[in-house]
Amino acid sequence: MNIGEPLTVCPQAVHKFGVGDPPSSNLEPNLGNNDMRLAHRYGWAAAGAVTLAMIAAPLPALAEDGDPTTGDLTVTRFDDRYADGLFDTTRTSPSGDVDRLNTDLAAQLVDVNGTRHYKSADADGLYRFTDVPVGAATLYLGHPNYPANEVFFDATGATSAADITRMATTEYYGAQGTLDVVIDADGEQRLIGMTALGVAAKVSSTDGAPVSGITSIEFGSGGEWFVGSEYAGLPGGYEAQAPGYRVIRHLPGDLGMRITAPAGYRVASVTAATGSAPISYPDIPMTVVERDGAYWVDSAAVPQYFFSAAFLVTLEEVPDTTRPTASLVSPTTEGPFRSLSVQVDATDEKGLKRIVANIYKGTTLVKSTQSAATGTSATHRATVSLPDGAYTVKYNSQDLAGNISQTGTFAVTVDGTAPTATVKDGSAYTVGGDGVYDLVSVKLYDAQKIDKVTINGTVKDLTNNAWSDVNFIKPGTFGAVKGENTLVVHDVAGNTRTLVFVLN
Ligand SMILES: [Ca+2]
Ligand SMILES: [Ca+2]
Ligand SMILES: [Ca+2]
Ligand SMILES: [Ca+2]
Repeated sequence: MNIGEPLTVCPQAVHKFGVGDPPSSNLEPNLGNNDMRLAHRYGWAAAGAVTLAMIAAPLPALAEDGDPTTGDLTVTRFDDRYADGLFDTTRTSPSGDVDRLNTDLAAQLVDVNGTRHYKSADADGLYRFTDVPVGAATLYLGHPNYPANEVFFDATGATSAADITRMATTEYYGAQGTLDVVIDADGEQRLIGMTALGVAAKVSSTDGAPVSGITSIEFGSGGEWFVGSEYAGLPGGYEAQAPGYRVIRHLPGDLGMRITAPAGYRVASVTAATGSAPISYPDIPMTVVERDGAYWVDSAAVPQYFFSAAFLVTLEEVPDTTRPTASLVSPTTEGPFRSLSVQVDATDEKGLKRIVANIYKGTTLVKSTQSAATGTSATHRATVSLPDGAYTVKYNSQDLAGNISQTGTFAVTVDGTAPTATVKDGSAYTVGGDGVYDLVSVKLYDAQKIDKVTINGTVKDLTNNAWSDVNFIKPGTFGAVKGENTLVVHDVAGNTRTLVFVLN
């Protein structure tokens, strides 16, 4: 439905996009004469003098009839077709609509005695209750739709939408806009507006996909906030649901939306649009103002007073500014190691890109290793062969956003050289020669320290030193036997040297 086409009752599916029924199935009564009379009464029709009385003032007090026990109530009921909360027939909505008296339905008043007064509009389009007992009374104005799909507001004395007050809808011979009044002998007047403004939101991610499951979205008007919920069958579409009725209808004035993005997301942009189906066809942009933690549009920009303002919210992921972690799982000691096996584990709450382990000798990078990483935790393993010496492992990780973890350092030593074993000279240590001995002693050396020896599998641990020895080997000592013996020298790194000899 486009603006300017005949108003028709929208199908339910369209309601879900925030487009209401026209507040009455008979929206076009010929009220021109009534408007003219009212305008004449207040002087609005003075040619060209539109600035003189843009806003309806309360009706003047009626003359007393001299009876202090009764009073009159005059009700002006209007459709706020230029949606500003005021009855002002000089303002034209974007679709060409203007405020108009509404005389379609009777008004009812229950007086202080519980007596029901039932009035149709007078010839001038006003509802006049006369000679009502003074005291508290309740005014009822019927909703044109059932279930009620409009909201009434008290605009008496209002000079802007900020002054109007939402009226409750109660059941009294049908759904009624309901207002407590106190009748006094001087006479009372009320100016009551009706509107069916909607406020909805469509929430999408930056790729355009609808975002479901938002629980903290609210829609506001008239100083009140209403919790929004997601439409069944329309993912990413939200509106405040009205218990017992269909959706919350909003007061004219500032129409608001506020949202708390889900964890890890933030609001990237908010625009707004209106039209016959603004969520699906955001054909008429609205100006959005951000204020007080909410987004606002002006209802006066809505072409029809039963249209909706739709906020189009785009959420984006909050950039990852948190560093990943990197921890060295291996090695856990300085070594020495025959070859260096490195394992670095990394984590990131958003996603890893790579893990790096670099080997430095002094300040010189001698070996760089890395693994591409995916997911929120990953492992990098590398085994590197290096010349003997002291090294530093430096390791870190990088996440997809480019954040780099703290760099860890760990000192290691590499030893790929086997120890030496030399038969000692001197008859006190060694008797025999050329691999055949009565008694033999060996001198051991390793730059990265001797650990132990085994003789025929029997372990003799040695204090870890560069220089060591095993003295006075003969059958019966350290596992040595008569005949062939195998002596294996181990350095700390695990390199070995084997010595085979015969004992007599
Ligand atoms: Ca208005
Ligand atoms: Ca991160
Ligand atoms: Ca060694
Ligand atoms: Ca040892």
